[in-house]
Amino acid sequence: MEEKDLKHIVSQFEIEGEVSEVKPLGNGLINTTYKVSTVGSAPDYVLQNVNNAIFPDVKMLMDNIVAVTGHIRKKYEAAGETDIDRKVLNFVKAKDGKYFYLHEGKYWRIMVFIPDTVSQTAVTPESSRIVGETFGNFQAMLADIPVQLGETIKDFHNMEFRLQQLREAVAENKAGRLAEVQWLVDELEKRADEMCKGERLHREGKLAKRICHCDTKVDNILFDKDGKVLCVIDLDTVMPNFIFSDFGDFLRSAANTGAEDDKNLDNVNFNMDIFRAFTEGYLKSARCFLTPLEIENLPYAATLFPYMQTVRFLADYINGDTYYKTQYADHNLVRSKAQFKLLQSAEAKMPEMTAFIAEQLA
Ligand code: GN1
Ligand code: MG
Repeated sequence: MEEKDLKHIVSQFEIEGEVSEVKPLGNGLINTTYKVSTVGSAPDYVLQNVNNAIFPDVKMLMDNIVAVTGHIRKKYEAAGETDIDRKVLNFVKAKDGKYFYLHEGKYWRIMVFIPDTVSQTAVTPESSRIVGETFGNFQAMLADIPVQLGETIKDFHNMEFRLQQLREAVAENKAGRLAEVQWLVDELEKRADEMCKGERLHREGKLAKRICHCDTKVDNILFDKDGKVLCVIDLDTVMPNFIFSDFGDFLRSAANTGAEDDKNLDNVNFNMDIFRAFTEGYLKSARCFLTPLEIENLPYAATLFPYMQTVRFLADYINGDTYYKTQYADHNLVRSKAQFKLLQSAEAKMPEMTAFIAEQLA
Protein backbone atom coordinates (compact mmCIF):
# COMPACT_ATOMS: atom_id res chain seq x y z
CA MET A 1 0.00 0.00 0.00
CA GLU A 2 1.27 3.47 -0.86
CA GLU A 3 2.48 5.78 1.86
CA LYS A 4 0.04 8.51 0.85
CA ASP A 5 -2.93 6.12 1.36
CA LEU A 6 -1.52 5.07 4.71
CA LYS A 7 -1.20 8.73 5.69
CA HIS A 8 -4.80 9.28 4.68
CA ILE A 9 -5.86 6.44 7.00
CA VAL A 10 -3.76 7.82 9.85
CA SER A 11 -5.43 11.20 9.42
CA GLN A 12 -8.77 9.59 10.33
CA PHE A 13 -7.58 9.04 13.92
CA GLU A 14 -7.35 11.46 16.84
CA ILE A 15 -3.56 11.47 16.96
CA GLU A 16 -1.24 14.23 18.13
CA GLY A 17 1.38 15.85 15.93
CA GLU A 18 2.14 15.91 12.23
CA VAL A 19 2.98 12.65 10.46
CA SER A 20 6.41 12.52 8.84
CA GLU A 21 6.51 8.93 7.57
CA VAL A 22 4.75 5.56 7.65
CA LYS A 23 6.97 2.49 7.26
CA PRO A 24 6.46 -1.31 7.65
CA LEU A 25 7.14 -2.73 11.13
CA GLY A 26 7.61 -6.25 12.51
CA ASN A 27 6.99 -9.71 11.13
CA GLY A 28 3.55 -10.93 12.26
CA LEU A 29 2.09 -13.84 10.32
CA ILE A 30 -1.44 -12.43 10.40
CA ASN A 31 -1.83 -8.63 10.55
CA THR A 32 0.14 -5.98 8.62
CA THR A 33 1.84 -3.37 10.79
CA TYR A 34 3.38 0.06 10.19
CA LYS A 35 5.26 2.56 12.29
CA VAL A 36 3.91 6.08 12.05
CA SER A 37 6.55 8.69 12.85
CA THR A 38 5.57 12.20 13.77
CA VAL A 39 7.45 15.49 13.78
CA GLY A 40 8.90 16.88 17.00
CA SER A 41 7.81 15.84 20.48
CA ALA A 42 4.45 14.20 19.64
CA PRO A 43 4.39 10.41 20.22
CA ASP A 44 4.90 8.01 17.33
CA TYR A 45 2.20 5.45 16.58
CA VAL A 46 1.67 1.92 15.37
CA LEU A 47 -0.83 1.50 12.56
CA GLN A 48 -2.26 -1.93 11.93
CA ASN A 49 -4.46 -3.48 9.35
CA VAL A 50 -6.45 -6.13 11.20
CA ASN A 51 -6.77 -9.24 9.07
CA ASN A 52 -10.54 -9.61 9.00
CA ALA A 53 -10.40 -12.83 7.01
CA ILE A 54 -9.06 -14.32 10.25
CA PHE A 55 -10.76 -12.01 12.74
CA PRO A 56 -14.22 -11.63 11.25
CA ASP A 57 -15.68 -9.47 14.02
CA VAL A 58 -13.30 -6.51 14.34
CA LYS A 59 -15.73 -4.60 16.52
CA MET A 60 -15.86 -7.44 19.06
CA LEU A 61 -12.08 -7.71 18.87
CA MET A 62 -11.56 -4.02 19.61
CA ASP A 63 -14.19 -4.10 22.38
CA ASN A 64 -12.21 -6.95 23.99
CA ILE A 65 -8.92 -5.09 23.68
CA VAL A 66 -10.24 -1.80 25.00
CA ALA A 67 -11.83 -3.62 27.96
CA VAL A 68 -8.62 -5.52 28.72
CA THR A 69 -6.18 -2.62 28.38
CA GLY A 70 -8.53 -0.35 30.36
CA HIS A 71 -8.87 -2.91 33.15
CA ILE A 72 -5.11 -3.45 33.39
CA ARG A 73 -4.46 0.30 33.35
CA LYS A 74 -6.89 0.78 36.26
CA LYS A 75 -5.20 -1.98 38.25
CA TYR A 76 -1.78 -0.43 37.69
CA GLU A 77 -3.09 2.99 38.69
CA ALA A 78 -4.64 1.59 41.87
CA ALA A 79 -1.37 -0.18 42.70
CA GLY A 80 0.59 3.06 42.25
CA GLU A 81 2.62 1.55 39.41
CA THR A 82 5.00 3.95 37.60
CA ASP A 83 5.55 4.30 33.86
CA ILE A 84 2.12 2.84 33.05
CA ASP A 85 2.16 4.08 29.45
CA ARG A 86 5.01 1.68 28.77
CA LYS A 87 3.28 -1.23 30.53
CA VAL A 88 -0.05 -1.35 28.77
CA LEU A 89 -1.04 -0.56 25.19
CA ASN A 90 -2.96 2.61 24.49
CA PHE A 91 -5.33 2.59 21.50
CA VAL A 92 -6.51 5.83 19.93
CA LYS A 93 -10.04 6.47 18.70
CA ALA A 94 -10.91 7.39 15.16
CA LYS A 95 -12.65 10.73 14.60
CA ASP A 96 -16.03 8.97 14.58
CA GLY A 97 -15.40 7.66 18.10
CA LYS A 98 -14.76 4.04 17.11
CA TYR A 99 -11.50 2.26 17.82
CA PHE A 100 -11.12 1.25 14.17
CA TYR A 101 -11.51 2.80 10.76
CA LEU A 102 -12.90 0.98 7.76
CA HIS A 103 -11.13 1.90 4.51
CA GLU A 104 -11.95 0.11 1.24
CA GLY A 105 -13.03 -3.06 3.02
CA LYS A 106 -10.05 -3.15 5.36
CA TYR A 107 -10.02 -2.46 9.09
CA TRP A 108 -7.35 -0.20 10.57
CA ARG A 109 -6.47 0.73 14.12
CA ILE A 110 -3.81 2.81 15.77
CA MET A 111 -2.00 2.71 19.09
CA VAL A 112 0.72 4.78 20.72
CA PHE A 113 4.21 3.50 19.91
CA ILE A 114 6.28 2.61 22.98
CA PRO A 115 9.84 3.86 22.39
CA ASP A 116 13.13 2.22 23.40
CA THR A 117 11.84 -1.32 23.53
CA VAL A 118 13.58 -4.50 22.51
CA SER A 119 11.99 -7.63 21.12
CA GLN A 120 13.75 -10.90 21.71
CA THR A 121 13.29 -14.09 19.78
CA ALA A 122 15.44 -16.08 22.15
CA VAL A 123 15.06 -15.58 25.87
CA THR A 124 17.24 -16.27 28.84
CA PRO A 125 16.22 -18.10 32.02
CA GLU A 126 16.27 -14.72 33.82
CA SER A 127 13.85 -13.06 31.42
CA SER A 128 11.69 -16.21 31.29
CA ARG A 129 11.18 -16.09 35.04
CA ILE A 130 9.93 -12.53 34.73
CA VAL A 131 7.78 -13.37 31.73
CA GLY A 132 6.22 -16.28 33.65
CA GLU A 133 5.38 -13.96 36.47
CA THR A 134 4.03 -11.41 33.95
CA PHE A 135 1.64 -13.89 32.35
CA GLY A 136 0.54 -15.19 35.73
CA ASN A 137 -0.21 -11.58 36.66
CA PHE A 138 -1.91 -10.91 33.35
CA GLN A 139 -4.32 -13.78 34.03
CA ALA A 140 -4.73 -12.77 37.67
CA MET A 141 -5.45 -9.12 36.77
CA LEU A 142 -8.08 -10.15 34.25
CA ALA A 143 -9.76 -12.65 36.54
CA ASP A 144 -12.20 -9.98 37.75
CA ILE A 145 -12.84 -8.11 34.51
CA PRO A 146 -16.48 -7.03 34.73
CA VAL A 147 -17.40 -7.71 31.08
CA GLN A 148 -17.81 -10.95 29.20
CA LEU A 149 -15.17 -11.14 26.47
CA GLY A 150 -16.00 -12.59 23.07
CA GLU A 151 -14.12 -15.35 21.25
CA THR A 152 -12.38 -13.39 18.49
CA ILE A 153 -11.55 -16.61 16.67
CA LYS A 154 -14.07 -19.26 17.45
CA ASP A 155 -12.48 -22.47 18.78
CA PHE A 156 -9.03 -20.91 18.43
CA HIS A 157 -7.24 -23.28 20.81
CA ASN A 158 -9.84 -26.02 20.74
CA MET A 159 -7.76 -29.12 20.07
CA GLU A 160 -10.71 -31.20 18.90
CA PHE A 161 -11.58 -28.51 16.37
CA ARG A 162 -7.98 -28.18 15.12
CA LEU A 163 -7.82 -31.94 14.61
CA GLN A 164 -11.10 -31.85 12.75
CA GLN A 165 -9.61 -29.20 10.43
CA LEU A 166 -6.60 -31.42 9.82
CA ARG A 167 -8.87 -34.39 9.12
CA GLU A 168 -10.87 -32.34 6.62
CA ALA A 169 -7.67 -31.20 4.93
CA VAL A 170 -6.54 -34.84 4.72
CA ALA A 171 -9.89 -35.99 3.31
CA GLU A 172 -9.88 -33.29 0.63
CA ASN A 173 -6.15 -33.34 -0.17
CA LYS A 174 -6.67 -30.15 -2.19
CA ALA A 175 -3.04 -29.47 -3.06
CA GLY A 176 -2.15 -33.13 -3.68
CA ARG A 177 0.44 -33.05 -0.90
CA LEU A 178 -0.92 -35.78 1.36
CA ALA A 179 1.27 -38.72 0.31
CA GLU A 180 4.52 -37.05 1.37
CA VAL A 181 3.15 -36.11 4.80
CA GLN A 182 1.06 -39.19 5.63
CA TRP A 183 3.72 -40.32 8.12
CA LEU A 184 3.30 -37.09 10.06
CA VAL A 185 -0.49 -37.31 9.96
CA ASP A 186 -0.16 -40.81 11.46
CA GLU A 187 2.14 -39.56 14.21
CA LEU A 188 -0.37 -36.84 15.09
CA GLU A 189 -3.33 -39.23 15.05
CA LYS A 190 -1.56 -41.55 17.50
CA ARG A 191 -1.58 -38.74 20.06
CA ALA A 192 -5.00 -37.29 19.26
CA ASP A 193 -7.02 -38.66 22.20
CA GLU A 194 -4.51 -37.69 24.83
CA MET A 195 -4.11 -34.20 23.37
CA CYS A 196 -7.86 -33.55 23.49
CA LYS A 197 -7.90 -34.03 27.24
CA GLY A 198 -8.58 -30.33 27.96
CA GLU A 199 -11.88 -30.32 26.07
CA ARG A 200 -12.91 -33.55 27.80
CA LEU A 201 -12.17 -32.18 31.26
CA HIS A 202 -14.12 -29.05 30.36
CA ARG A 203 -17.18 -31.08 29.31
CA GLU A 204 -16.94 -32.99 32.57
CA GLY A 205 -17.12 -29.67 34.41
CA LYS A 206 -13.63 -30.05 35.89
CA LEU A 207 -11.76 -27.40 33.93
CA ALA A 208 -12.86 -23.77 33.56
CA LYS A 209 -11.98 -21.15 31.00
CA ARG A 210 -10.27 -17.96 32.16
CA ILE A 211 -9.19 -14.88 30.24
CA CYS A 212 -5.98 -15.73 28.42
CA HIS A 213 -3.76 -14.01 25.89
CA CYS A 214 -3.66 -17.04 23.55
CA ASP A 215 -0.61 -16.02 21.52
CA THR A 216 2.04 -15.81 24.19
CA LYS A 217 5.13 -16.07 22.10
CA VAL A 218 8.31 -14.24 22.84
CA ASP A 219 7.92 -11.73 20.06
CA ASN A 220 4.59 -10.66 21.54
CA ILE A 221 6.37 -9.26 24.58
CA LEU A 222 8.15 -5.92 24.74
CA PHE A 223 11.25 -5.70 26.88
CA ASP A 224 13.11 -2.54 27.85
CA LYS A 225 16.79 -2.10 27.07
CA ASP A 226 17.76 -3.79 30.33
CA GLY A 227 15.79 -6.90 29.45
CA LYS A 228 12.89 -6.19 31.82
CA VAL A 229 9.40 -7.05 30.63
CA LEU A 230 7.31 -4.00 29.81
CA CYS A 231 4.11 -5.42 28.42
CA VAL A 232 2.32 -8.02 26.42
CA ILE A 233 1.30 -6.95 22.92
CA ASP A 234 -0.76 -8.46 20.08
CA LEU A 235 -3.99 -8.71 22.05
CA ASP A 236 -6.26 -9.83 19.20
CA THR A 237 -6.54 -13.31 20.58
CA VAL A 238 -7.25 -12.36 24.19
CA MET A 239 -10.30 -14.47 25.03
CA PRO A 240 -11.62 -17.07 27.46
CA ASN A 241 -9.58 -20.26 27.33
CA PHE A 242 -7.87 -22.89 29.45
CA ILE A 243 -4.83 -21.45 31.24
CA PHE A 244 -2.81 -24.10 29.35
CA SER A 245 -2.86 -21.71 26.39
CA ASP A 246 -0.63 -19.04 27.82
CA PHE A 247 1.65 -21.43 29.66
CA GLY A 248 2.12 -23.84 26.77
CA ASP A 249 2.27 -21.42 23.89
CA PHE A 250 4.97 -19.32 25.53
CA LEU A 251 7.15 -22.38 26.07
CA ARG A 252 6.52 -23.47 22.49
CA SER A 253 8.52 -20.49 21.28
CA ALA A 254 10.75 -19.63 24.23
CA ALA A 255 11.88 -23.13 25.16
CA ASN A 256 12.66 -24.03 21.58
CA THR A 257 16.45 -24.07 21.16
CA GLY A 258 15.92 -23.60 17.42
CA ALA A 259 13.60 -21.53 15.27
CA GLU A 260 9.89 -22.12 14.75
CA ASP A 261 10.73 -22.96 11.14
CA ASP A 262 14.19 -24.43 11.61
CA LYS A 263 15.30 -26.57 8.68
CA ASN A 264 17.94 -28.23 10.83
CA LEU A 265 16.01 -30.38 13.28
CA ASP A 266 19.13 -30.93 15.38
CA ASN A 267 18.78 -27.29 16.43
CA VAL A 268 15.29 -27.92 17.80
CA ASN A 269 15.00 -29.16 21.37
CA PHE A 270 12.91 -28.37 24.42
CA ASN A 271 15.03 -26.30 26.79
CA MET A 272 14.48 -27.32 30.41
CA ASP A 273 16.35 -24.31 31.82
CA ILE A 274 13.76 -22.06 30.23
CA PHE A 275 10.95 -24.35 31.38
CA ARG A 276 12.15 -24.26 34.99
CA ALA A 277 12.64 -20.51 35.11
CA PHE A 278 9.35 -19.72 33.39
CA THR A 279 7.39 -22.19 35.51
CA GLU A 280 8.88 -20.84 38.70
CA GLY A 281 7.84 -17.29 37.74
CA TYR A 282 4.41 -18.37 36.56
CA LEU A 283 3.63 -20.37 39.70
CA LYS A 284 4.75 -17.43 41.84
CA SER A 285 1.95 -15.21 40.55
CA ALA A 286 -0.61 -17.79 39.40
CA ARG A 287 -0.45 -20.33 42.19
CA CYS A 288 -3.04 -18.41 44.19
CA PHE A 289 -5.80 -19.02 41.64
CA LEU A 290 -4.79 -22.24 39.86
CA THR A 291 -6.64 -25.45 40.72
CA PRO A 292 -4.69 -28.67 41.46
CA LEU A 293 -5.96 -30.08 38.14
CA GLU A 294 -4.59 -27.08 36.24
CA ILE A 295 -1.23 -27.38 37.95
CA GLU A 296 -1.04 -31.12 37.40
CA ASN A 297 -1.58 -30.60 33.69
CA LEU A 298 1.09 -27.96 33.07
CA PRO A 299 3.47 -30.55 31.54
CA TYR A 300 0.60 -31.61 29.26
CA ALA A 301 0.25 -27.93 28.27
CA ALA A 302 3.95 -27.83 27.38
CA THR A 303 3.38 -30.62 24.86
CA LEU A 304 -0.08 -29.49 23.70
CA PHE A 305 1.13 -26.36 21.93
CA PRO A 306 3.91 -27.85 19.82
CA TYR A 307 1.33 -30.51 18.97
CA MET A 308 -1.42 -28.02 18.11
CA GLN A 309 0.96 -25.90 16.03
CA THR A 310 2.12 -28.98 14.12
CA VAL A 311 -1.51 -29.81 13.41
CA ARG A 312 -2.23 -26.25 12.24
CA PHE A 313 0.87 -25.81 10.05
CA LEU A 314 0.38 -29.26 8.55
CA ALA A 315 -3.31 -28.68 7.78
CA ASP A 316 -2.34 -25.42 6.07
CA TYR A 317 0.37 -27.19 4.06
CA ILE A 318 -2.05 -29.89 2.94
CA ASN A 319 -4.60 -27.21 1.99
CA GLY A 320 -2.04 -25.43 -0.19
CA ASP A 321 -0.98 -22.61 2.20
CA THR A 322 -4.11 -20.56 2.57
CA TYR A 323 -3.73 -19.33 6.16
CA TYR A 324 -0.15 -18.54 7.20
CA LYS A 325 2.04 -16.22 5.17
CA THR A 326 4.87 -18.30 3.69
CA GLN A 327 8.26 -17.33 2.29
CA TYR A 328 8.94 -20.39 0.13
CA ALA A 329 7.07 -23.36 -1.33
CA ASP A 330 7.31 -25.88 1.51
CA HIS A 331 7.60 -23.39 4.37
CA ASN A 332 4.57 -24.78 6.18
CA LEU A 333 6.00 -28.29 5.92
CA VAL A 334 9.33 -27.12 7.34
CA ARG A 335 7.40 -25.44 10.16
CA SER A 336 5.39 -28.61 10.79
CA LYS A 337 8.47 -30.78 11.04
CA ALA A 338 10.22 -28.34 13.36
CA GLN A 339 7.19 -28.16 15.66
CA PHE A 340 6.90 -31.95 15.65
CA LYS A 341 10.54 -32.29 16.66
CA LEU A 342 9.89 -29.86 19.50
CA LEU A 343 6.89 -31.95 20.57
CA GLN A 344 8.97 -35.13 20.70
CA SER A 345 11.63 -33.40 22.74
CA ALA A 346 9.03 -32.01 25.18
CA GLU A 347 7.32 -35.41 25.50
CA ALA A 348 10.61 -36.97 26.56
CA LYS A 349 10.95 -34.38 29.30
CA MET A 350 7.49 -34.65 30.84
CA PRO A 351 8.56 -36.71 33.89
CA GLU A 352 11.24 -34.13 34.63
CA MET A 353 8.68 -31.31 34.29
CA THR A 354 6.28 -33.07 36.68
CA ALA A 355 9.04 -33.58 39.23
CA PHE A 356 10.09 -29.94 39.02
CA ILE A 357 6.55 -28.68 39.61
CA ALA A 358 6.13 -30.99 42.60
CA GLU A 359 9.36 -29.59 44.05
CA GLN A 360 8.14 -26.03 43.58
CA LEU A 361 4.94 -26.71 45.46
CA ALA A 362 6.53 -28.68 48.28
C1 GN1 B 1 0.12 -16.56 14.34
O1 GN1 B 1 0.39 -13.40 13.80
P1 GN1 B 1 1.26 -14.12 14.75
O2 GN1 B 1 2.54 -14.52 14.12
O3 GN1 B 1 1.43 -13.39 16.07
C2 GN1 B 1 -1.11 -17.29 14.90
C3 GN1 B 1 -0.75 -18.02 16.18
C4 GN1 B 1 0.35 -18.99 15.88
C5 GN1 B 1 1.55 -18.22 15.30
C6 GN1 B 1 2.64 -19.17 14.89
C7 GN1 B 1 -4.40 -15.53 14.79
O4 GN1 B 1 0.49 -15.51 15.19
O5 GN1 B 1 -1.87 -18.72 16.67
O6 GN1 B 1 0.73 -19.66 17.04
O7 GN1 B 1 1.18 -17.46 14.15
N1 GN1 B 1 -2.19 -16.37 15.12
C8 GN1 B 1 -3.41 -16.60 14.59
O8 GN1 B 1 3.79 -18.43 14.63
O9 GN1 B 1 -3.71 -17.61 13.96
MG1 MG C 1 2.51 -11.45 16.86
